[in-house]
Amino acid sequence: MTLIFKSGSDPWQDWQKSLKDAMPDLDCRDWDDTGDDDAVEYALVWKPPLGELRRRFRNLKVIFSLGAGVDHLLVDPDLPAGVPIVRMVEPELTRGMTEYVVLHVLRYHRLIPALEDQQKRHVWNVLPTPTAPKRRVGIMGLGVIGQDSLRVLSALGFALSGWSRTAKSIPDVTCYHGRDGLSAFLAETEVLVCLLPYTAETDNILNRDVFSCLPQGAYLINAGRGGLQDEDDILAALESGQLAGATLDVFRKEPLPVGHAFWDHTKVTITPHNAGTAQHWSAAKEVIANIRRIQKGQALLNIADLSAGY
Ligand code: NDP
Ligand code: OXD
Repeated sequence: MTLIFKSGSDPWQDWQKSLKDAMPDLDCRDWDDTGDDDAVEYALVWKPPLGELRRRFRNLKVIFSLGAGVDHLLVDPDLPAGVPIVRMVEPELTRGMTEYVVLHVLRYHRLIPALEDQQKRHVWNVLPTPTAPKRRVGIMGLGVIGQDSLRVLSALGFALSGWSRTAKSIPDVTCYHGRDGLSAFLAETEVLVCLLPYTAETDNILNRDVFSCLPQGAYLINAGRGGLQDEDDILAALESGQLAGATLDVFRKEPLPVGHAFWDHTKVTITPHNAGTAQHWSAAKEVIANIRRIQKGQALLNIADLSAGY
C-alpha cells in the first residue's frame, strides 16, 4: 500500500513524516523516487504532469488534491477513469484563508491604503471611519472557506451577504444564489471577496459587468483562482474609479509576469498565491482518516463533484 506525493513547493520530508506518524504502515514515496508504481494506491498531488497519473499508476484508488481546488487536476484530459478525486479540506488551510480574508477586509474597511498614502505625503488628516456594522462585505463562494470567513467577519460585526450556486441559509448572512441572484448580491457589496472555484461556469466571472453592479468605489479581494478574473477589466475599473482597490492572490498566469501592469499599480495589492496552504501536520491526518475510511468500506469525505467541476 503506497502513497505517491507531488507538491509544487512543500518539502517532501515534512509530509512523509506527518503521513507516517498518522499511519506507520503506509509506504510513502516522492513522485521522482523510483519504486514499484503498481503498488501505488493513493496519490497526494498538486499539478501532476498531464497524463502521468493514468500512465504510471494502474492500481490507483484515490487521488487526493493537495489544494482545496481541483482545477489543477481536471485540466488533465487523460485522468484515470473512475478514480475519485478528494479535495483538500483541512482546518489549517481553512484558517489561513480566513486570516487572509479578514486581514484584507479590515485593511480596506479601515482605509489603510489611503492612510499609507497620506503618511508618504506627511499629511495628518482624519478620514471618517465607520465601524463594521456599517460596512457591507459580500462573499462569492459559500463553501468551506467562504463560510469560515463569514463566521469570523460576523463576529467582528460586518454587514454580510453571500452568493453561491445553490441556495443557502446562513445565520446573519443575506444569501443569494445563481445567476439570477448575482446583481442583487453585488448591489449591496462594498467589499467583494471571491472564494469561488475555477470551473467552466465561473471562468472570467470577475468582469466589467460584475464590477458595474457594485457600488462605485467598491473593493475587490480575489483569493479563488486567477481564471475567475478578467485582468484588463480590473485595470479599467480601477482607472474609472468603479473599483477603489484590488487585492489579488491569484492570477491568470502564475507567477505574475514581470512586466504585468498590476505590479506597479498603486491600487493593487499582490500576494503570490499564498493566501492559504495545507499544513502537513494537520492535513496529513485528514488524508489518513480518509484512507482509513476506505479500508473500513466507508464512503470517502470531500469528494469533488466532477460534473459540477469542483
Ligand atoms: P467549496 O467547494 O467548499 O465551495 C465552493 C463554493 O463556490 C460553494 O459555495 C459553491 O456553491 C460555490 N460555487 C461554485 N460554482 C459556482 C457558480 N457557478 N456560481 C456560484 N457559486 C458557485 O470550496 P472551498 O471553499 O474549499 O474553496 C474554494 C476555492 O478557494 C477553491 O476551489 C480554490 O480555487 C480557492 N482556494 C485558494 C487558495 C489560495 O491560496 N488562494 C487556497 C485554498 C482554496 P454551492 O455551495 O452551491 O456548491
Ligand atoms: C488550493 C490552493 O486550492 O492552494 O488549496 O490554491
